[in-house]
Amino acid sequence: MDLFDIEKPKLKIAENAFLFKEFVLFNQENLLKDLKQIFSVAPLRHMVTPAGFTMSVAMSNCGDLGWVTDKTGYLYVSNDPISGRPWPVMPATFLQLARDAAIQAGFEDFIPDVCLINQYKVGARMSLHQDKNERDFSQPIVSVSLGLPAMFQFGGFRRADKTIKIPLNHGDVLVWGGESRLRYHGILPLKAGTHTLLGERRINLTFRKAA
Ligand code: MD3
Ligand code: FE
Repeated sequence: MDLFDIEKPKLKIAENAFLFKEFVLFNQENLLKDLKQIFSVAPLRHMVTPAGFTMSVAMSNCGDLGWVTDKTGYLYVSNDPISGRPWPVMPATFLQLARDAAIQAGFEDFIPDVCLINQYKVGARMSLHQDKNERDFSQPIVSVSLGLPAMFQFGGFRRADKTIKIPLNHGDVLVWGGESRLRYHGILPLKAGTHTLLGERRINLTFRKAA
């Protein structure tokens, strides 16, 4: 057995939901280089919800599709509405990371076509919601946390259900599949701090199969 081919500790946090602590450790410089390249083509922007609220999280996408808002709702589109051009190609390192995590959580054939990139500065938050703009809920979602720590909350299948808080740190990866795919979840307002690699912010990558 390869000395470095070690399985990451897998914490089960709900049925079909797993947390891999510090899953991303050796590839982080490459990830950050790829992120910079993506932001130079598809800059981070604060989207506006259909109700007219500007989101505190700044977002971009890479992959065949990207998640956006418009006056009518939330949707996946193949072109960046700012530039009119296709979203940047999903870097091979991103795809491999997402597939590797999915496999370790028991989802063998996850091939994401979207990576939604969320940037949180101090005070930014994401209120409780479900991810249900994708076509096939049998496909999992893989999320990668980078930079400042955040308090993640997840609940049940109704907004009012009891929630549990879990701290997420740089390098942590979550996989949500099966019934947990439709759990309500959110991020509490980001606390001030400075991360050695990313500075005063947190970046989250969520990999999805939308089409
Ligand atoms: C549980 N992002 O982009 S990642 C989102 O940290 C989103 O930026 C948060 O929620 C963030 O939609 C949370 C963890 C996560 C992502 C998707 C899920 C948890 C999930 C889908 C279903 C259930
Ligand atoms: Fe979500």
